[in-house]
Amino acid sequence: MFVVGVLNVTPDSFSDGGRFLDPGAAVDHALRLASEGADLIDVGGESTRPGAPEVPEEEELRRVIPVLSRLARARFPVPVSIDTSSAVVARAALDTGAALVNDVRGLADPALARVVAEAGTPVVLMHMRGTPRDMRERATYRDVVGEVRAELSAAMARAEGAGVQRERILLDPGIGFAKTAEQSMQVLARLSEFLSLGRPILVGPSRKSFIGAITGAPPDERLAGTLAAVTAAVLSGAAFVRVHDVAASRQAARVAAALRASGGFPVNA
Ligand code: PMM
Repeated sequence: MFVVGVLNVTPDSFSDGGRFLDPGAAVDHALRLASEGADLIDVGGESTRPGAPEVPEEEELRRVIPVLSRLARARFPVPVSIDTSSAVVARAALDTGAALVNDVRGLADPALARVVAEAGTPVVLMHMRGTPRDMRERATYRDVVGEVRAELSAAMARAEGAGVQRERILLDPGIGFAKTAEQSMQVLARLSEFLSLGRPILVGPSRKSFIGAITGAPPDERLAGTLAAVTAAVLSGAAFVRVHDVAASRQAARVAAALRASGGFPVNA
């Protein structure tokens, strides 16, 4: 079980937007996430909250590359992933030391698939429909788990077709992306059904709006709800959890992983 720490270098991400736009503040936060036990830090320069405007590539580069180069210069001890759907940004980030690409659009762009294949880097294929601007209208499913599973399987086939090796692929059902709160809950509750896709599952429930829908809490007061979701995800077989609050989530995830290993839960991976 691995914990991925979130570092958003954006003015408008839903829970930490604007806090780490300055490269110095971003690097300090990366150090903090590492000291709390993050196994990977996910650096992103494009907000993907529902309705967020598109970010030009030059702006995304301007946000993330100074942070990645400072981390590389500081010989940052934890691997870093780049959260992007842009081939240009991914290429530059990999050249600046990023070790993994996290794409919320599941390598829908063939140019990005080529960059990932050529670099031979691991990649997270996340499930979404459309773009952050129109994904809410696309949250129509007869069977959300079955359809997300089939669409992830298709994304994996597309990636392999572009030359990405299957062993380098992680899958993420995309909590809150083209999904209502109810649909996100179903995905999380039935996460173990994604295990038969044969690749490690990453899940990002941290501070997401389904927790607000259940509890009424605003994003910065969703830690306890996040820990419940992290626990459920790990008990259901998630190999990676992507979170803002690393220390607390790591403790919850470790306890859940130990309970899972002790047996008695449906998934004892
Ligand atoms: N969620 C956000 C951004 N990137 N990437 C993956 N793989 N999975 C997620 O659930 C995910 C993501 C949402 O925004 P945040 O960075 O503010 O949590």
